[in-house]
Amino acid sequence: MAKTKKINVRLAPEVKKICSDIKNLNIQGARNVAIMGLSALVIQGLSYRGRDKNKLVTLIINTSDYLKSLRPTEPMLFNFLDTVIKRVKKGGSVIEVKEILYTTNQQIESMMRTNKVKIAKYATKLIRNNDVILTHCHSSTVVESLIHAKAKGKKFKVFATETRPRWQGHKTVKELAGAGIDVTLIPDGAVGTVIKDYHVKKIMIGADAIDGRGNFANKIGSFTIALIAKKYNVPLYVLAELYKYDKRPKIVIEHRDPSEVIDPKLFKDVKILNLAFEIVPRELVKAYITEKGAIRPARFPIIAKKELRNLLVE
Ligand code: RUB
Repeated sequence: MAKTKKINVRLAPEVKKICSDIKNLNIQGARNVAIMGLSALVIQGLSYRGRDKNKLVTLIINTSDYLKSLRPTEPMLFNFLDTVIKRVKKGGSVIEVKEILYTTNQQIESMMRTNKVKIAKYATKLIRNNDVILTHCHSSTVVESLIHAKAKGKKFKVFATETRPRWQGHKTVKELAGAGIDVTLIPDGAVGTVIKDYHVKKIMIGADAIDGRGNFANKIGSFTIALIAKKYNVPLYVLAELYKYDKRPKIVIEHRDPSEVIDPKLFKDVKILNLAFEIVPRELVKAYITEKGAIRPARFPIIAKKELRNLLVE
C-alpha cells in the first residue's frame, strides 16, 4: 500500500479532515483531489499565526509534500501545488505570501471551471444521436460532459461499470440518472460482451495522469476496456485537462489497502493486489479531449509541457 508521508507540522482540523477524505476516497477523482488538495493548502497557510515569512513558506512546502503523498497518481494536484510554491516563494512578507496563496488558488479554480466547460463542449460535438457510450469509474469531467450533451439535446444511452472495489460507478449512475440520462449499470466483468453485443459506439473515460509518451493512467479496469474497444473498433476518448500531464519519468501507480477488496482475515493464505490505477498505452487511444480540443496521444505531452510552462506566468 502507498505510504502517506509523515508530516512534522500540526495540520488545522479542517485540513486534517480534507486529507483523510482524500485518502479514503470521500473526495475522489483527479479534479476533485486537485481542487480540495489546493484548498487544504490555502487553509493551512492562512491559519499561520506567526510573523516569520520563511517559516510560513516552509509550512506551505511541508504541507504540499504531505498532500502529494495522499494519492501518488494525481499529477494535476502536484502541478498546481508546484505552481503555488513557485509563486509564494516570491512573497516578501507573511501578508504577501498569504495573498499570493489565496489569489493563485482562486485563479486555478476559475481556470479549472472554464476548462471543464470547454471539454464538455468538445465532447458534446463527438456525440451523435442514438449513440451508446460506455464509461468507467467516476470521472467528473465525463459526467459533466454527458450532462452538457444531454442539455444540448443529444439523445444517447450510457453503460457504466460498477468499478470494483470501491464502486465509484454508483456515483456515476446516480449523477447521470439524476440528469435524466438513460444509464445502465454493469458489473466490471460485463464490459467485453457489452462492447461487442450492445452497440457501444464510443468509450469516454477520464484520466489521472498522462505520461511523456502520451500513455495515460486511469482506474484499474481501463486497460481491459481499451483493449476490447480496439478489438471491436470502438473509439476510446479520454477526457482530460492538459494539467494532468505527469512530469515524472514514470507514472507512479497507487497501491491501496487489501481490505478494500476483501477482509484479508477471511482469506488467510491469499495475497491481495489492490492497484488503484493502471497504464493504458497511447496506441489504444483515439484522442484526448482537452480544453484545447481533441489532441492525438503523441501530441499530448508536447502541448501539455508548453501549457504547464505558461501556467499563471505573470
Ligand atoms: C478516479 C478516476 C477518474 C479520474 C478522472 O479514481 O480514475 O477516472 O480521476 O476523474 P479514484 P476527473 O476514484 O480512485 O480517485 O475527470 O474527475 O478528474
